[in-house]
Amino acid sequence: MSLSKTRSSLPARLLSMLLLVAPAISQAAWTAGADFVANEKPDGLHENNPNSAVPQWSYGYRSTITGTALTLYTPAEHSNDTSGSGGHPDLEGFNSGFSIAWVNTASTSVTSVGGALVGPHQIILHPEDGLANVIRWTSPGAGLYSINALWDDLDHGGGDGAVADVVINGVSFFSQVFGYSTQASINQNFTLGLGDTVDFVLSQNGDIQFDSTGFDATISLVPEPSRALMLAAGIGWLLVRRRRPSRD
Ligand SMILES: [Ca+2]
Ligand SMILES: [Ca+2]
Ligand SMILES: [Ca+2]
Repeated sequence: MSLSKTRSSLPARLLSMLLLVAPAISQAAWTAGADFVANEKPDGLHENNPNSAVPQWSYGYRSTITGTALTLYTPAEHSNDTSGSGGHPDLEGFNSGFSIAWVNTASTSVTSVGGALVGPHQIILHPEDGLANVIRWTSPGAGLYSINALWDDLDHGGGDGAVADVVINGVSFFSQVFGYSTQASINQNFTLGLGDTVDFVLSQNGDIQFDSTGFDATISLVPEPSRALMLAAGIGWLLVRRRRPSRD
């Protein structure tokens, strides 16, 4: 009887072990563009800052590339149709003067300021003179995260390029000048704690002419080897217990 009792309790014990080692973070991946669209549609429902659909994201600017300061765009700086500001009816989001964070809510490419072609669910950014444009992601829990981001020059008419930075808790861990139809990108893992801030920064590199930039980023929680090993060891121990005849 005791052997069959051990067998019947095995799934329950495996489940409790899985729950013990499973991360407490409810979401495993974030995508800047798609999550921005989720904040924008349907019109009039969300559209808050920080993003009310995916609250890890917020949108703003500051006077320096590094540092943790962030001035959030206000509700008055939000628009569901940016065509009056040189955008497009499907480009929605925030802008304060030339500081722009809009997302293409359509499933087709649309044209923005300076003929910039913005892809489906892609974000378009522009810096204001003397201000760094910031899209911030705030970590929902401790863990190893994969950060994959791309800044793409969309205004090919000229200018002196722009600068992409990834600033974590105020410190830049990545900085790349790009422009003239080129891109900047990062694909790297970072160990983060609860509340750590990851700022994707676009700055002007001289003047702000022709600095319209396409942007998207994916952040993914990387399974920790220690958790996987603990789980494998736990399952192995239970299987050994299951195969061994009970002597009770
Ligand atoms: Ca909207
Ligand atoms: Ca520039
Ligand atoms: Ca450019």
